[in-house]
Amino acid sequence: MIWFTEHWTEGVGLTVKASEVKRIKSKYQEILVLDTPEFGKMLILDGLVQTTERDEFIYHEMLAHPGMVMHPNPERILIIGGGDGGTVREVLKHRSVKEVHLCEIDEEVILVSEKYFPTISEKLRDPKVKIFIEDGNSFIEEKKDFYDLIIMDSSDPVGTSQVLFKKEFYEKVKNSLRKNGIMVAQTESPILQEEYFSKAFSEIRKVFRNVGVYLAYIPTYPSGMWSFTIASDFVDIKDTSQNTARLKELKTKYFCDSIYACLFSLPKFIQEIIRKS
Ligand code: SPD
Repeated sequence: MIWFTEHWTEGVGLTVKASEVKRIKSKYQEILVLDTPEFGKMLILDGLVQTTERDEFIYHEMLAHPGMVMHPNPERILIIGGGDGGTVREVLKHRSVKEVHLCEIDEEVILVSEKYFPTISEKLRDPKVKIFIEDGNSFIEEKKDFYDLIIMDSSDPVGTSQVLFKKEFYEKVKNSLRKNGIMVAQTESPILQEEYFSKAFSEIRKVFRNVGVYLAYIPTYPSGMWSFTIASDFVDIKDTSQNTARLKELKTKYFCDSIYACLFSLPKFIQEIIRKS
């Protein structure tokens, strides 16, 4: 057994007692799999927790379903990052989906997830899924007017993922969306990573007409309070009375009609951060 700590800031972190299952160095990062009594297996990239068997459903459901439900008919989906497969699994719960493209830069993340996280990666080989081992930033340049929903399931904005939090990247995303297209991104913790959060929000707002922020509680992510930013030029994303019948058909453990109804209810201090960004 070891004690593993993810350093959330200079002075605070998450520490778990764990046994080490696998540690490899890929071309891009160190991939670590731990097994813990409370959270089950954990996937850690360069020292940062990406997902755990116990709480992954919260993150993946909240990243995938609000945008999927808001879109009038989501058929073609792109997921950038997300090599563990959790977002693919959620998106495929929607009957309208014809094609899911997963663009992951690091193939090792996919292979590790398939070996150690079968319940998360279970849909990666579904016939509707096409996997591209490529850099999301270049991949998206070649796809114009193509996707209904683009989901950024990136790791934190350090190293290779930094570029995925910039205005230039969001402009490419917008060009790759069809009419009624929606983009959703994980945008970090508004309480411990306020700078990343407010920067991502202001960059997205420079590009899209309608932008909204919603939150979920994810115990193993910094502070537990996690943000998602959703944007569209044509869909009125703030109207959560849309398509609620589709929501009722979904088999989920966290996302539900009452969460959808008040998706954009934000604590005052976050409204203030958004107002100032
Ligand atoms: N600090 C954790 C941020 C991780 C966001 N991406 C996780 C990928 C899981 N599919």
